[in-house]
Amino acid sequence: MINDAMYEKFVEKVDVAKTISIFMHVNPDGDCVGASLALYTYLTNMGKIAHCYIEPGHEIPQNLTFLPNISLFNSKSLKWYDLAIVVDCGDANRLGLVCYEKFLCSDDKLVIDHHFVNVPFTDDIILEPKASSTTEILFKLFEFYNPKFIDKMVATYLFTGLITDTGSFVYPNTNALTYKVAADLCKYGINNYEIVRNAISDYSSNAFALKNRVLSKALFSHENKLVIISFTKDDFDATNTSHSDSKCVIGDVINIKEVLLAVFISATKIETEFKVSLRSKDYVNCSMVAQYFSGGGHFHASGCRIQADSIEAARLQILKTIEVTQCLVDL
Ligand SMILES: [Mn+2]
Repeated sequence: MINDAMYEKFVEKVDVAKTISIFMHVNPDGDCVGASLALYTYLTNMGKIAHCYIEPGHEIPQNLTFLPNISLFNSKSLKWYDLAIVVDCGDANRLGLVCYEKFLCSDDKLVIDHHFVNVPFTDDIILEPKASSTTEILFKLFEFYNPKFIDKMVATYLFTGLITDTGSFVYPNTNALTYKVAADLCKYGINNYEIVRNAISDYSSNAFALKNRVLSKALFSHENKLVIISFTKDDFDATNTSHSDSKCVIGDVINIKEVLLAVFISATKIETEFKVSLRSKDYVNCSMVAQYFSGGGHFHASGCRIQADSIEAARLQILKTIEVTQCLVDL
């Protein structure tokens, strides 16, 4: 359902703004990168000046580098903007400190988001937790505002967000509207096959070697409802891979029939910091675990960072949190 009042607000705000800054969450994914670039292109098509920001120290994932204009993040900057728009981020903490400072340098502010957990930090929010992705909301907003400024490039970005946040239309957040938006986007002449290949399917032979290594060390527990996969620094070094290569493992593991919660713990450049991705099924709300560590995300897909002396210690913290939150208990 379109919330007309908020959609009107989007139109009003953009109408009067000449300069617009665009922000996304830390550890950017296909949805927030797609949403940022789609918004940038749409606004530029309208004759606005728009700039996209990424928190320093955070990179665009490798699977998205095929997108046109991918290097424009942080390439241009103004001291002050008429309007700041945050996409796909429901919590100021997930913006990153540098981005948050820059976000404040604006006369007007708006958040467009679909996260289940949302800690409002602006007066105006377009929040649709039932939407599959922020890009799905953006498409509706663009159509509501003026479809004339949607072009093939905008559609390419939006489609990228749609398929990455729904895992190519297989996650439970996929709904009738998701398919409808996808079909509508295809009418703009996008190369949907190439987008899916680049953003989702393709992985390198090094990533395959990484997959072999870590899967053989998978730790099952709780009658196989839980599986924990660890990516150590040695795993990455031995296969010449990095965290972004770990994605190819995630889909496989959560597809194991008995598994309801899959946890992926990755070493980072900081020895005492570990990146954790969580995927769940059915009644298991994995965002409860992520939130415990100040992370964020959705009911069935979330993430956080954990400070620990070793990957083993990080794993024990996760196990403890699973007990505390009782997320594996079907109440
Ligand atoms: Mn999203």
